Amino acid sequence: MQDLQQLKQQALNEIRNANSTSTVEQIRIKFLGRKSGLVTKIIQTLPSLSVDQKKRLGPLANQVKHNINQALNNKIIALKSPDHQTGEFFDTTLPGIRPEIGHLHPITLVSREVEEIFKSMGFQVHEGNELTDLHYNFLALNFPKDHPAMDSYDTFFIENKEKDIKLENKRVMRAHTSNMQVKIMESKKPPLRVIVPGRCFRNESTDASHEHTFYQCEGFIVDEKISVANLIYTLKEFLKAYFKKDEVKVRLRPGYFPFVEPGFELDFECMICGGKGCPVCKQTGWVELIPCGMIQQNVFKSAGYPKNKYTGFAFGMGLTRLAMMKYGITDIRLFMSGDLRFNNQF
Ligand code: FA5
Repeated sequence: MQDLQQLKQQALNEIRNANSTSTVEQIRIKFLGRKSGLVTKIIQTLPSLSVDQKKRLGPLANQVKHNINQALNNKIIALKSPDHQTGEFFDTTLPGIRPEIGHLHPITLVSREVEEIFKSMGFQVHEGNELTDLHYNFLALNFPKDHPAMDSYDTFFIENKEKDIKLENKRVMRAHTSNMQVKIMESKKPPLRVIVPGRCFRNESTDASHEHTFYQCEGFIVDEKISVANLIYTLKEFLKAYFKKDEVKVRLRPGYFPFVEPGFELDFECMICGGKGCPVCKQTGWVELIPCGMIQQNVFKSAGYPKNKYTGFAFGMGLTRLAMMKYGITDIRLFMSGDLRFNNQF
């Protein structure tokens, strides 16, 4: 028993002084090695002892073995800890290092905000097809075949492998979210209140305010007695909520889009200068924002609705433009630059 106590003390001293994991391993072999460990050898003599001796020595031997093992393991953990490796004191009370997390893109932030406002007014949010065809992008929207108005949309055509493909089936990347108007109307009966936020594509040369890929948010209401007054009220309520103002002044100018009659450009009084004139409104006091109008009856016809039963309004605002105004971004190309100095600000 005395030998065991001495061996334990010796082992613990050696473990305390060890300064590498290989030394600790050598100590383990010296005391607890399977064949010739000093403690192991004593344990191996146990079977030859009397029952009385076994009763006294057995538990002590196990206890010593356990203590040495625990000390060896603790030493290994201590030697592997960063504290030991750098030799520096580790202050566990210091606040942690905040891990880098991703950011929502400003377009996503604006899109979600716009969706929430329209949802609170009873609108449904639909996603749309980015790959569409000439039928939904133009023809079903009352663009006459080969009409020059289609040219202004600088559409990206997808190569069609089929021979003799009909004009209306030619595949294109959608040039505006209006491509979803007839598609949604075909599958739903009025009353309808829908918005379609999404990506659009135009084969345009880019500058500070034009991109080949940008975001719009289409919206339309269809019912039996929808008027221009409903259109103005809805868009004013949206602008008040988006710019967090009690009142906004808007004006309608005539605008031409084959799928609305009458068609308008809705401007609102510049929030930055209060209508006095500043660089944002190009000194006019007004910001051009939302093309809109009353839905043409031919669009309802394309959707298979009965003649002259329904009326409705539609609008298509530039989400990218809304984001630029909200965050004071002066160059649209920053949105898709992938520059983290830009993205990390949101
Ligand atoms: C349209 O696209 C119509 N579909 C809008 C509409 C819908 C009218 C429903 C009536 C009823 P327009 O081509 O003007 O219209 O585009 C609408 C908005 O999209 C513009 O006001 C602008 O904010 C944005 N936009 C258009 N082209 C680009 C571009 N290349 N880069 C960035 N934003 C653009």
